[in-house]
Amino acid sequence: MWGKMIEEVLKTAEDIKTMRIRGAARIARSAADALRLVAERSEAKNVEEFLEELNKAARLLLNTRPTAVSMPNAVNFIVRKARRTAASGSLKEVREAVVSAAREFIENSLKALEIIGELGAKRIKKGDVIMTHCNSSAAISIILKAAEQGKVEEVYATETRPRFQGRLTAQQLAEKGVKVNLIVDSAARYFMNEVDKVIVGADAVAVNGAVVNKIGTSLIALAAHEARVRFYVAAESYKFSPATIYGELIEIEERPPQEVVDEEFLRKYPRIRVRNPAFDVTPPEYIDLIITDKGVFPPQALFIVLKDEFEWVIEDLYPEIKVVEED
Ligand code: RUB
Repeated sequence: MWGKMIEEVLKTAEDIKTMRIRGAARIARSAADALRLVAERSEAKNVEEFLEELNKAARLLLNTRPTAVSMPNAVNFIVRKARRTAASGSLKEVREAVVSAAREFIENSLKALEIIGELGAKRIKKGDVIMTHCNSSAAISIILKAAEQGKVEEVYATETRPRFQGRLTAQQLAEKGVKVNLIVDSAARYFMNEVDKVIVGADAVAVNGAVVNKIGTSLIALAAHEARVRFYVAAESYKFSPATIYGELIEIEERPPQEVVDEEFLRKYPRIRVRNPAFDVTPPEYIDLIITDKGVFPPQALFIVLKDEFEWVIEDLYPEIKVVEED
């Protein structure tokens, strides 16, 4: 049965790797769902066997794309619940714990999107022109909510080379009746003077408030800073990277050159090295606010608010560090 089950997990892992499933939030939810399937279909004979299966599935998923921290946060949340239940629970109880933790994560993730939309829309004024980059469900949630309230004049969506996720954004906004301009990435500064607010998503937020998001985000942040345009990041609280508390750096994924040029070009110019980093880091100085499901904060304050939420992850990452529980 593990054979059949692993097929499902492998498929999800492959879909994430090849970006059929993409965007930090969707990646996290689909990983959670894959672990749910493992729990529902497992034919493990005892708790140990099941935990082994679960770990194997978790590792497969974690080895797909390195940058979006939403996925390890989702996987940790579920695996930890399983381990806790396994301390005294039966196999059935452990499996049920995984199913309910996965459902809880997915439900909270969708709820977070709605809350971010509500909170973010409050920051948009009537007549605002918004620029966005890539295809972030959290940023789109804000834009659509504000548009529903009649506040959005128009949107500039960058096409987002090399995978053109900006086309998806433009489509999603246009379908809802938002006036949208699709522009090449390098036109961001050209149009910045017409923009009131930039809103982007996040793949990870570090302890100092730096935001990792689609390559090009930091350039747009610089252009916004120069033009004194407000720069907002829409990020669910599970985009926070607990490992950065201890100085770990967030790994930036570098994807194949074939996403940038074709095979013929690569063959013809073997001396040209094509670099294709998928993400970059925007320093907190260029970010005005991070809009989360726990509230809206300046980037440097985010950790203070999320500290308690992530104590369990910190404990798991660094078991030698004991988090003192207050009574
Ligand atoms: C997607 C990307 C998005 C964030 C946030 O990169 O950088 O801005 O993941 O998206 P890719 P969301 O297309 O390489 O996965 O708000 O939907 O989590």
